[in-house]
Amino acid sequence: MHLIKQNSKLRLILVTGFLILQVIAKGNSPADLSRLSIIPKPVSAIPEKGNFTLTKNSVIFVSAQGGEIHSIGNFLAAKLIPATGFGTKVKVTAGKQTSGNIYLTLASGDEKLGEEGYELSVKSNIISLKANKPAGLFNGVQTIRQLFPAGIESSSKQPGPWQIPAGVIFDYPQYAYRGAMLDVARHFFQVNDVKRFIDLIAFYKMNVMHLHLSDDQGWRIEIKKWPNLTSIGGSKQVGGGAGGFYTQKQYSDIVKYAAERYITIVPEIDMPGHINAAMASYPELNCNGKATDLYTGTEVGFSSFCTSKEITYQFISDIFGELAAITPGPYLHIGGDESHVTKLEDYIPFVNRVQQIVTKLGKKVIGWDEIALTSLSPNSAVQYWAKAENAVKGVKQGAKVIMSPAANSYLDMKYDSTTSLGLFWAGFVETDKSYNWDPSTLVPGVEKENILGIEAPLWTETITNMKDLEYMVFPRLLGIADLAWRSAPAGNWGEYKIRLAKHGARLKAMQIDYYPSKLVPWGDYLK
Ligand code: TNX
Repeated sequence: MHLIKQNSKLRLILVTGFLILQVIAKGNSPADLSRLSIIPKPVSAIPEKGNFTLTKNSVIFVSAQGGEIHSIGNFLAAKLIPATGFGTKVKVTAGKQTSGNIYLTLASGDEKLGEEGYELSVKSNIISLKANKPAGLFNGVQTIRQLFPAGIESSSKQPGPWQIPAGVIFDYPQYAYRGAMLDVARHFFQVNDVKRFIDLIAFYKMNVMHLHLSDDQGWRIEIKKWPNLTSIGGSKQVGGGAGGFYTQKQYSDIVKYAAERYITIVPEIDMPGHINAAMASYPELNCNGKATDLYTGTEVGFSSFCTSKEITYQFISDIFGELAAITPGPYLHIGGDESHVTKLEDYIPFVNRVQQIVTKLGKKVIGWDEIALTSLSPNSAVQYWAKAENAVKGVKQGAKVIMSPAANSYLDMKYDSTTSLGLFWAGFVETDKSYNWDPSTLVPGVEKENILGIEAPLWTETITNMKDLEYMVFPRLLGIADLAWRSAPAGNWGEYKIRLAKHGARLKAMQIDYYPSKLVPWGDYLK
């Protein structure tokens, strides 16, 4: 008995002594690189000894004058300057690498890295980021940001030192399409809000922003040939308040802003249902020749195009023609969901014809999973949200699937019964539920090679402003970004929740109004 007591006392002394030594050895320096909280988790991160320190003399060197790589250098500098207070400059390399600096290089390296991967080497004297393509460098820059202390994201000057632990990261995504969707039809969001959302998804290496531009409650994109769409159809939103819309110029500005962050805009005009805003704007689109009333409620599935009228197809050609001209990305989203008042025998030829219209414009079609009931065009993609059998039907036709299962990826579902915002028709979606699923095994018959990628939609029936948007999107979006990128098929919630908790300080520094899920041990790391 006595001996055991003495033994455990000795052990306590030894352990305490060891811990003290560890703290002394570590001093003020950051943790080892592999233990930092990088979201999404890199494919491999191997720590080395030492730390890189950014100083006021550090320069970001790029391998070419002008062009994309220079812009990426400027992007990184702009992210480092506010918090460090350093006037970090971007210059073109003059050959030999010198101490204290960051080097961005485009070089055809490992094929595995593809277009979006990167290799980051942090030594105590130099940071070197290499990629095959600019998109890869841009992704690597997001990792560099996340390796610095969280304060780097602050918009005002913070105390340093600005250190990154040494090591090598080799990283590339699993899925090519990694996106979020914002419904600007139910509630309208201003250009600056969309830009902030784009900035935030870019930080997590997402590369698609899907804009749901029309629905029963509002039409949000200027169409020059059909001006009533915005003057009437865009005038209201859910709840009856004033709506809004983007001029084509503003839309192009969003597209450009997104492209500078390696994000493709996918615009959606939802049809043949979810179309009341258009039917209220033009009487001639209606089978009975009478305009409908504007709608500001939240019911779904009550409106339909008049699929037997030729003017409907003229209208659709005009809309998608104008949209295609200002959308450099490959996709136009045609909606196709919840067309409850369109008969299936009308729905099928309608969607087939719309696919032809879009294809003729040189664009590929994306539609919600119901479009798999039609004959899919060769490059059409099916966005699975509700019916697994539809996704499987799409695969059987050779289509790729975008995985947006409502029960896991919908950002408008309530977290739990106490969440005041949001809906719950697909169940509660807590932080672990949006992270802990494997896209490649969720639907039998939809295999990894059938999947184009993952998208997390935010429907805005109950979301009216950025604060609410951020509360619903964060932290769930991070889990989605992690699984869209991660190399391991199944998630490890135990590991991820700690990574997310460590990331909390960064969300705070970015002034994101995130939901402080009780499942995540934020308190252990927020200090
Ligand atoms: C279903 S998801 C819809 C939307 C709603 C959403 C609300 C989809 C393709 N259709 O019209 O906004 O549920 O969660």
